[in-house]
Amino acid sequence: MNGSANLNVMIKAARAAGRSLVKDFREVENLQVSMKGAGDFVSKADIAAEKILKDELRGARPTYGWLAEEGGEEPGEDPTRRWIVDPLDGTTNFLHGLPHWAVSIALEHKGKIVAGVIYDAAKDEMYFAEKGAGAWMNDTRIRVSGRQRMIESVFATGLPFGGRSDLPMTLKELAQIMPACAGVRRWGSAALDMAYVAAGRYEGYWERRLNAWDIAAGVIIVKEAGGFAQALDPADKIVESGTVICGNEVIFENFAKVIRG
Ligand code: 2AM
Ligand code: CA
Repeated sequence: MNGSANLNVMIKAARAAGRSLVKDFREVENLQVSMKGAGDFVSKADIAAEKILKDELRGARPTYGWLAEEGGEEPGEDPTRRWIVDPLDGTTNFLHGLPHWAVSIALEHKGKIVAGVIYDAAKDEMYFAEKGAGAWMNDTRIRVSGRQRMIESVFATGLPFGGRSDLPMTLKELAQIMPACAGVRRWGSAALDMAYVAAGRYEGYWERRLNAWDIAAGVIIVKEAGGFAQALDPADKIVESGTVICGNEVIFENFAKVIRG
């Protein structure tokens, strides 16, 4: 696909950050044995990737605003456009040597996401979408799955970690959906969960208490792949709400009914 100039800037930036992360990931795999300093090493890898992204993205588009996980928010000269960036989504996986993490970049224009890139560098899978141009993984157009029956469907979610207060709610949702479907996965990267829905690898995904940078790119990739995405409360805006439920267009209604009770 011939993307816009902005999309090309995003893909180039994701590749550069991905290269740096893959190098550090190999090192983390070695550090597992000693464990000493693995956490600090990963935060350094994360910060280094964000710097690469910032240099690439703001270097190419100096007037756009900036919102990223590590460095926070910086308004741009152009108040209508903003990069929303997660240099390393799936940090816990990265730290544990699990090859399931991604770079996520979204471009927002006048409050709407107009382009998104999610790069799984360990597997060299580049997911991307632009408004009206479909969703892609590397050279292949992707589409949400065609499964229509809940009982044949696989769903993904995020389980609250640490002492988060949303655990009882999530357990209730799991109790509702698990008997009705073919399986639930918890893989630990919100960005890749959405990319996988877009690629038809599983039928739906839901999670709450996320940040804008976890979901912004995923939303447009799912929608351009023909899927539905909403906030858990359908009256809210997804990216602002930090909640998401998405799925293929056929399953979405039943899936959302089960999750929303
Ligand atoms: P992160 O890796 O960028 O922090 C998975 O449930 C989602 O929650 C991921 O997208 C992850 O993004 C985020 N998250 C934040 N803190 C987490 C933690 N301590 N454990 C697992 N996921 C976390
Ligand atoms: Ca994240």
